[in-house]
Amino acid sequence: MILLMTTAPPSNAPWFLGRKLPPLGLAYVGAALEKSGYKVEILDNYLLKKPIDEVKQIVAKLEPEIVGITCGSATYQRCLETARAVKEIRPTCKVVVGGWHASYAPDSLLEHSEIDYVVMGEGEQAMTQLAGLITKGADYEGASGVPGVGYMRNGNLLKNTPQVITDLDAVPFPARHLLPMNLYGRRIEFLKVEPVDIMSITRGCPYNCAYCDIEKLWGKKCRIFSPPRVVDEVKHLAEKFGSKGVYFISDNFTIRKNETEDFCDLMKKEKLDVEWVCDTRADLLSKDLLVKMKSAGCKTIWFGVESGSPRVIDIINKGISKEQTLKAFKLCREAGIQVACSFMIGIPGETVKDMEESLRFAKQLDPDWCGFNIYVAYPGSILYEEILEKHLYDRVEDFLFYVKTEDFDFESLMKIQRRLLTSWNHSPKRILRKIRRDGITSVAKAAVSSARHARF
Ligand code: B12
Repeated sequence: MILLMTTAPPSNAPWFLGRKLPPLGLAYVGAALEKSGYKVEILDNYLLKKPIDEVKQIVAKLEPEIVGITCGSATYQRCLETARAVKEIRPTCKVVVGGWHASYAPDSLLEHSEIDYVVMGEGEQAMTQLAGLITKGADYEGASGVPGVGYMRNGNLLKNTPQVITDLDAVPFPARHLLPMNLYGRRIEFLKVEPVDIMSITRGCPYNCAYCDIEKLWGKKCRIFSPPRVVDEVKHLAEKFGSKGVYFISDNFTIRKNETEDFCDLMKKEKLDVEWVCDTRADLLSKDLLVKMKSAGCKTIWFGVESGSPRVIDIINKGISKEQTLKAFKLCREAGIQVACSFMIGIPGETVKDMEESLRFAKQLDPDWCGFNIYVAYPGSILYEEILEKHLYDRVEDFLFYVKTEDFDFESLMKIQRRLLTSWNHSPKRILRKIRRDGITSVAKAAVSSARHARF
């Protein structure tokens, strides 16, 4: 059998751990393995936070032939610790590490003998092929033919170039049935209905934002699941898991207008009682498209505005002007769609004045929800390399860098962030709007929780 798992977050994580969302990537890999006939279990330990001794007991009980671990840069140490524990209990078990960190910094994992393989990029095909080789005992001889797989042989790091999946529709729905769905936070502030589930419908991004590393995972060309396939998954969620809402976590949901329109038409035709939210860029919307989206159940759109300073927008290579953002927000409002957005503070080259400009721009945009997040640099992005080269960092936790320049450091950023959030949240107009929208109890609860988590 194959055990797929996430690892517990670091116990001293200084960042806000965010929503309790299911590990979709791991569920996709699980579905592909099941389709090929393997018995699969998933342990979402990012959610369950079981101590390592308990993880050892689970491995001892399940006796897996292969353990596959998702590794993000934030959970790098946890991943090594877990791999070591697996090998201690079952030395013959092969440990395969995939996910973001495996894709951006594979060498840092392969240097450790407790990790047998890394999978760079999409995991479905690579993991299935690798499992075939491992279960036949032909793993190391055959691995050179598996795209995206990396391993160490006779002291040499061998890494096969990943291959993107061209027919995304052939990828089975994520194996949510292997996840403890009732334990996830299946509600989001952007929708009134619950339970809400997440879906990912695009892979690949043609843009060049300097803070983002996603190209290394999915490639530059954006591939999209076909509209009928997307609607089928929405239906499947509604029927099997009782979903009343879907959050499409894909970065650029509306990147291909025709496909978005087809999706909207199908959603209406199927009369699905499901509301939805998506993420997109301000330059990927038009009035007619928004009207269609609204009529197909879209309630809220989230935008990464990132900065109100054109200079910072240039540094991060976002390629969206303030006018474009203002126009997109106006069009959303006219279409009756709510708007959520977030800004980043702490970009190298940014000044405190630029951060104030972001606050002013947020007020001008007047979104329904707004966040100010401290920028953290991760491997694989252009800014990360620059920060490393110019030593512009304040703290390093393995691969996570907080930026330090002449204008700010981590401590001062936290103070600025608090100030921006307070100024944003304490306006009577916004408090009233929240009360009207969410009710007084939920506003009071949110105030307490944001005071606790006002960091990222
Ligand atoms: C939803 C999301 C979350 C959710 C859920 C994460 C989860 N449990 O999966 C929550 C809110 C919990 C979250 C938390 C965090 N996140 Co997050 N998150 C995302 C987001 C938006 C989508 C992830 C997703 O579902 N993608 C769709 C699925 C299908 O793709 P996938 O997960 O990459 O999986 C594929 C491959 O990676 C691979 N794969 C994955 N796992 C495995 C395992 C094996 C064995 C194999 C073989 C292959 C494999 O195969 C999968 C299918 O092809 C991404 C951005 C993005 N566009 O991807 C950021 C992203 C993954 N998050 C990121 C970060 C930094 C974080 C946090 C540190 C944030 C924080 N401040 O707390 C934490 C840490 C999470 C962790 N476990 O390490 C970074 C990771 C960068 C890095 N180098 O690690 C990303 C890439 C965003 C970014 N560019 O900054 N996140």
